[in-house]
Amino acid sequence: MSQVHPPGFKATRATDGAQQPLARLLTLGRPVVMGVLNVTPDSFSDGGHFFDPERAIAHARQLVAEGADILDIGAESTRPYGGAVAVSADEEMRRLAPILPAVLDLGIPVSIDTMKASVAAWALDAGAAIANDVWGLQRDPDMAREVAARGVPVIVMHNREAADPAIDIMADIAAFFSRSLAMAERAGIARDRIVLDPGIGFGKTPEQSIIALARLAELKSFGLPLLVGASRKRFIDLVSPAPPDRRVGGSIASHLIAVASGAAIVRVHDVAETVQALRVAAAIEGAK
Ligand code: HH2
Repeated sequence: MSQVHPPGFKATRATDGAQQPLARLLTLGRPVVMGVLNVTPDSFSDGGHFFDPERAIAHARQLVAEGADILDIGAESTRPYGGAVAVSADEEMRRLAPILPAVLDLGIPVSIDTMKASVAAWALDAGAAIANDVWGLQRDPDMAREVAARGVPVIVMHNREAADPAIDIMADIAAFFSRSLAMAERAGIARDRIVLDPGIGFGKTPEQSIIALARLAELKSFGLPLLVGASRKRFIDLVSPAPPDRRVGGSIASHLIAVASGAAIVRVHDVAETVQALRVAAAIEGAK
């Protein structure tokens, strides 16, 4: 496979030297905000807005100014509600190459949102600090090995090929996490480098996404940090009809409840609004 190196390619490892950036963020004693940067023409939430490199970089800069702690950059839409157009690893890297160096230079940790081991390895070698795999190490057989080799944290997200309204979604999520954790252990990924994510909207009916949020605290039994990405997802529309870019209220409600239930990280499109909501909620809690 051809390797597309971004200009200014830095073969640095996120784990060299100082404390791992995500570990440091997780000790701050407040929720960590991950801002979403989709470099895709077809994302369900913001498709096409930031496909142009200059707009993508400007948006990344804006997310940092608004208070994002991490930038999650992805170049293949996962389209949780179906209709995703699969792209090759080369195409993913071609989309990322003009953007990644500038995003890495913004000074906050970058996570690479990809289900392909070769893309993850390439972005991590360029300086990304976290792997975000929406198939929880279970899609690409090389993913666990590539992550282990770099010693970086990985977000293990629950997913299913198709939603099944008949199943106990919490039992399915727990069984999926157990499989991912066994794969991680076999590959040599340290357990303290794993973040678990119930995958709101992925392989779930909208009702099951709501259940996963309502029962999030059950997942604390794994003893690992939890990430929740409810931002603009379709279950919000079920409760209160609105197109994706008009779901900020529902997203914030979901993330405040997720944090109260134990989420350490929230993955959001609307960073300024989320940061404000989290700060106000914390101030009220702190005054009790
Ligand atoms: N959701 C999306 C993509 N990546 N990663 C994690 N860990 N958790 C999530 O909930 C999650 C994710 C889907 O949202 P978006 O990136 O806006 O859409 P698309 O995949 O269509 O680009």
